[in-house]
Amino acid sequence: MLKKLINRIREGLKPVSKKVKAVISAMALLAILLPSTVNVEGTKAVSGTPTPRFNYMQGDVEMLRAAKPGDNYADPISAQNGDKVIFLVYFHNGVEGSVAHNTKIRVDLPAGETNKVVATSYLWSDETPVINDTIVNGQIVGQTGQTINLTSKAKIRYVPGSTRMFVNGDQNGKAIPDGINTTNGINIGNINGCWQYSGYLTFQTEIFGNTQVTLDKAVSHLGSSTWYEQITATPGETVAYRIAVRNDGELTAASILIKDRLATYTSYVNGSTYLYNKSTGATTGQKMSDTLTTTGISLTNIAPGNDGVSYLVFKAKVSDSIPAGTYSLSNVGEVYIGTALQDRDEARIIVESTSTIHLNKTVYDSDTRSWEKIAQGEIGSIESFTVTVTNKGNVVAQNVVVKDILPMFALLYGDIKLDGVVLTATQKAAFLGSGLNIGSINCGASKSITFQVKVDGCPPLGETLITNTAYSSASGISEVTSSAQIRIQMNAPIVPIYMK
Ligand SMILES: [Ca+2]
Ligand SMILES: [Ca+2]
Repeated sequence: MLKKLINRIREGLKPVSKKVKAVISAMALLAILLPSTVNVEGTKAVSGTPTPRFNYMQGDVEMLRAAKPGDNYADPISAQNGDKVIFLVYFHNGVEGSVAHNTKIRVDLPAGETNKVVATSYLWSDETPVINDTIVNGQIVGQTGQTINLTSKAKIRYVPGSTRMFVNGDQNGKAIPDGINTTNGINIGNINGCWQYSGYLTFQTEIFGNTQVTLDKAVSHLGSSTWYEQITATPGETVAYRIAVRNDGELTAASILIKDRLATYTSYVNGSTYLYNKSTGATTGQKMSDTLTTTGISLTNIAPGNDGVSYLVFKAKVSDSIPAGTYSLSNVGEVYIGTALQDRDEARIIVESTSTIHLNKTVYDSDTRSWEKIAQGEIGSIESFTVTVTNKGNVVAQNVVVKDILPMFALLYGDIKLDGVVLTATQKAAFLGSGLNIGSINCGASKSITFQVKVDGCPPLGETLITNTAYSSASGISEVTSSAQIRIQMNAPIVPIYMK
């Protein structure tokens, strides 16, 4: 009777009659009462149901296949960016009378970008070890896992809510929770042994992925840690530019080329380009070649998101001889993949160029021992003059010309010196005639010409002011003048008082 009962339990699937239930109860009671040897036999009878086993029988199909909508399931298949791909997982517990409790199915999809998706399937239960394929007579049915050959690099992702289970030829299926791509897989419940409990799981995926490289250009004063779209700079100032490149796509962007087009009146500072990104570090940077403003700088790749963000920082100098006026100078950064422009952005500097020279002429007053605008002289005295040209603008004054017209009663006496250097005869003649070009004067700097005159001739009676005027001009700067005077007092001879 016991043997018959065990067979009955092994069949397991058929409804258990009242009579059998009674027998089981009796047997359980027997197990308690019987000696241990018999007890072992009895326990075997209760728990010794057949062990389930999946996907091994003649007629079992390939465990994992895939297809684009409308195609037949196959392995391998081809797909491209934008395609939907449906995966099909087959399960069949071939041991009649067995139950595979908590049957779980898992399919691993690659997380990264690839040219070839290789997916792996797993099937296991409380009673069965993990299998990856249908294996009949030691041979994998079809191909292991699933291969999807892609036309270009892309990623694959699961479509949430897309898993369905189809049992016993059901064509509608029922929804299964998400989780098939997780380590624990998805629990499809207890699977009994026999063909009518076999079936399929399907789920959808999509092939996706692009690169989307953007560039942001900003500018700053040296030493500042804040970057701006626009700053005000002075002529001659060196400013810093920053080009930030970011990939907002899903795939790594390769063959990146970054170029910068400098504005007029700005010039690249050699040796000033540094690259900062996750690999080079935030503080040190990596020195780059001086090709940013010519052939450009190549970056191997830009990973998606924050990981790939790269900065190129470089310096440019604003011309110190920019003509007078106000300028908006725009530098444009460009990023290419290969030769295809991806994005461009500008940063501006506003430059106001003021060009002004100041002229100051003085005469040496031997009474006060200082340089004054007026000094007392007399016939035959030697008087010293200084002409000083100062650049009061914010750009270099170019081609500064100075001249001096000696007035009546003042005769040149000795050499003329420019910043202490004696002028040649030609230079001397130019200074006293049409004008002497003394070159350029930097912002805030000065040049001085000194000379002496002898008071000569016959001024009228009374006070005479001998006015000596100097003139100066420069490229783009109109003429300015400055004068200094010698005061002369001429008196008629006093009547001699002669009494004898
Ligand atoms: Ca396969
Ligand atoms: Ca910008």
